[in-house]
Amino acid sequence: LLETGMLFPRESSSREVKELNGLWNFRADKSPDRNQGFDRAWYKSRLVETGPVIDMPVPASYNDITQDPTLKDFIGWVWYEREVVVPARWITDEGTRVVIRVGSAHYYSIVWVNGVKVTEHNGGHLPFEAEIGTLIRKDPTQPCRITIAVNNTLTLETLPPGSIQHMDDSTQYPKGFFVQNTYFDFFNYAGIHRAVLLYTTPAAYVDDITVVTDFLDNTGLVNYKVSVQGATTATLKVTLMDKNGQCVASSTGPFGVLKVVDVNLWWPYLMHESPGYLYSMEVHLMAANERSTYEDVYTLAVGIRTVNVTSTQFLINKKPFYFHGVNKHEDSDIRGKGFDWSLIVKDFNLLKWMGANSFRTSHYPYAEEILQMCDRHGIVVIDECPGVGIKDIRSFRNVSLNHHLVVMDELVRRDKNHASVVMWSVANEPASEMPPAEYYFKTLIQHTKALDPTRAVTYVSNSHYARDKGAPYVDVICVNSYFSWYHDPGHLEVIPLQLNTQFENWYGKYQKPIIQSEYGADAVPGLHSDPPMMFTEEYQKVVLQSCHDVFDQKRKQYLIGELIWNFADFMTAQGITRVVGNKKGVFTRQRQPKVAAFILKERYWRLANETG
Ligand code: GCB
Repeated sequence: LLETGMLFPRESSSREVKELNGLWNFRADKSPDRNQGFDRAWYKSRLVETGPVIDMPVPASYNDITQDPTLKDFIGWVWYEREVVVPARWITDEGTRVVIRVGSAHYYSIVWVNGVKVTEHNGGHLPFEAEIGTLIRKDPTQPCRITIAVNNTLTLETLPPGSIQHMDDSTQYPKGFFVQNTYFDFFNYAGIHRAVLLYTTPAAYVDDITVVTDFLDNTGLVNYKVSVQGATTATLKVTLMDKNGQCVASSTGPFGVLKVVDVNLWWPYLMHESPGYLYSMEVHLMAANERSTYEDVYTLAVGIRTVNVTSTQFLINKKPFYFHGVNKHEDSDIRGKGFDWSLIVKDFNLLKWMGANSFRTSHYPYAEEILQMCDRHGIVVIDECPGVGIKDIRSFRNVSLNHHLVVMDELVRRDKNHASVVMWSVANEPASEMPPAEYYFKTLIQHTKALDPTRAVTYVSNSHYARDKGAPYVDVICVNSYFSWYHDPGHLEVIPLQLNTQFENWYGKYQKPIIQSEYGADAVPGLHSDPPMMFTEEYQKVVLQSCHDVFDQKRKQYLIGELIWNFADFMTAQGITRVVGNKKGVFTRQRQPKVAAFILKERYWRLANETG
């Protein structure tokens, strides 16, 4: 288990945050073995001293920033560097902890400060950090130089897995030619994808907070646990404030229960007139160690709600919840998977426009700021880890499973306090029919449930219902299917029968509620035909409508949700089935609606009115 917390960096009366977003110096190590940066210790001096550099924005994927095709598809180490002016008071005050935090970098990262390695991290999509106070105090006259090397190579031991294939036939391929194989359907964007920042805490500080909420009649219950680091003695005061800043409950000590009379529960969007109600929990630490006394303040947003699953329903606050939403990607023109507020706010406006109440973070954890938006707007989230493309039997080996378990540790540690997150997804479309899948998914799901007994756990399957080895262990069956697309292409008439059979089979065998976690069809925007043909907007529309008819019958029984694939078009690797990316979006990659978006809009608002 992980030893420290990973609270979102927030300013408070005791904490400061300094964002390091903007332009960094950048170089891709294009040496044949991609190892020149280490051989020549590029981290030891300024990057310009060891070779040419280019400007690279942070956060952003580096792939689409330049006109250089070798950078677009680059595999290996890239190097980022910049200097930072550290406020003098951070340096002079030895009672201040200075931490560097990387929101996410894809995939393997190493961080140096003034040439000294401070941390490394295995995996994209999740944050990592290191304390650097002692280092920058060594020579306060030096600017603080931060070097981050990032390697996007995927192997059978990474999550997602991939493999490197060398082509040695010199009559067919140039010397040294190799490709990165991946087993997922999105572009392997790389670089520093989320904010890099420095933040401070006092030397004795609030390291982690865990809240679990419940309610009884109209009294809300917030079970909390606070862990403190760096203190020999600590006193804690915990105060819960409502939206108007009025204190509604308080407590002292590292754990306890806050009771909220006349509670305002956290409700999903469209289920209540004021969805996404959040209280503010202020944790105030007064601590001391051998050196001094300290005060630390951290404020956490808390939504009070419960999650339960029966054999036919998904209950939020004991009321049936029907997921009518989308699957997304972190993906857009130019910035790739780089964090972008404008895009995020636009996407939320589109979700609300179409009446979507939920999404799955297909196929990896999204930025924390996105989950905070979901908390505030009442958008329900299925939080998926990067377990996508576990197709090769060798990916079921112990080393891979151990890494997968650690990734779940990191994901739950980061996202456990979000009211919007109601279910963890440990994988997407793994080879769950293979014999080792049973032990693998049993272990993974039990581990996740032990980390968080309060949320549902699932993975998303496209296996045969009777041969799926992990389905017995999930709380909710999530099924992806593409009738009349990957199966019986062009035959829209098979949808009612095949979809109905699919539901009856899965429910008949497992008696668990089902979410149609993907369905859809590619539509190249502007392509039209009647009668509908594949790849036209009309075909996509009819696929959706035919599926919806079946969903309408099944949602009266055990179907608890439908998530369209996909919210928007997104980039993929090049291949013969992809015309500049995947076109199953109901919006284009630039977020303009196709005909399908209007079909969903009408449907989702109708469902909202019907399901209350
Ligand atoms: C799937 C995958 C998703 C793909 C989609 C497709 O089943 O889960 O990542 O993009 O199908 O369009 O093929």
